[in-house]
Amino acid sequence: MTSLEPMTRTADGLGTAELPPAIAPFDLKAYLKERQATVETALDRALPMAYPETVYDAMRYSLLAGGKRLRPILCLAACELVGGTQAQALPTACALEMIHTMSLIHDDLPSMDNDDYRRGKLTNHKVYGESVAILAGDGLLAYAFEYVATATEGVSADRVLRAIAILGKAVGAAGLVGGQVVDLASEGNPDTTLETLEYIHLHKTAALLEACVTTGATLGGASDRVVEQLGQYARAIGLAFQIIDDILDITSTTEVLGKSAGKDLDAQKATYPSLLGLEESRDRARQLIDQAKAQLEEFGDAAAPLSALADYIVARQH
Ligand code: GRG
Repeated sequence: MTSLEPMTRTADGLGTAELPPAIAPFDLKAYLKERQATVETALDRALPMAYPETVYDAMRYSLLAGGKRLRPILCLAACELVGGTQAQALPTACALEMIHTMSLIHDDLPSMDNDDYRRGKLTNHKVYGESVAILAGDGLLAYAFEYVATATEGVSADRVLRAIAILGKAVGAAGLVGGQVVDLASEGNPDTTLETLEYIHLHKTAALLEACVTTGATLGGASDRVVEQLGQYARAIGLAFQIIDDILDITSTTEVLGKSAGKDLDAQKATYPSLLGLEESRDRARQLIDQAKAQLEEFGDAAAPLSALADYIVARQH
């Protein structure tokens, strides 16, 4: 040992003992950068150009338009947490981004939120027209399921089937579609309650984030108990994610968000800040993140990525 190395006293006070190695703090920035690159490459390969070019071009335009890639990253992280490999979950991770992208394309349509910008670019219907945008969304949704079924390797057929069932439930009327229907019906209704708002957020946003984590864990070989526990983590971060989205809609700018800011006020939408105020909304988001992280305790350091991703959700600026 050199004089620069730390010395500790042994029980007899004479010798020296090795200190346990210091655990480096988890580097979320580097982790996100590396995972985002993996996901970008996988998405590009998953959906090559084909005939008819118009619809493939429209599908690729939105799928490869950037975005945080939070959903695929959550799926990969959950799979690895339970002892699976990235490769086992990568096709499903891509499928989740395809589903998310299709929901954004349809959400932006004139008959829904009528938005001109998404991910800092013109929305799909602004570039390709409404009919092609609808079909590009449909194409992405159908392909997501085909891709999980045909591209997943190294996972039992039973677990792939379970993952497909989770995806189906998350996107249908029990998930995103249901959340969107209640959201549209509540627009301009000053009597929207916190209970209705929570239903909207849990279905429109949290359901897909939950599916990311539960499909990842299922493909990685987790027990039903662990899948359910990680599902609870995901529901809590999903709700917090949407609360932060509502806050950013008021406090941020179109430039930073890459989509129109202030839309909720314009559409007279009930949001967490409109019902609870900004500070209480922030507190609620923080509480949810604490609840989410409590679900990870039994996994120890192995859960560092999911824990850091939960913190990132409340700290994010766009
Ligand atoms: C799924 C069949 C089917 C239909 C879609 C339109 C619709 C039904 C649902 C709307 C779902 C929706 C747009 C929810 C909002 C979720 C949300 C907060 C999106 C923003 O996610 P980020 O911030 O975006 O992760 P990036 O661009 O980073 O991926």
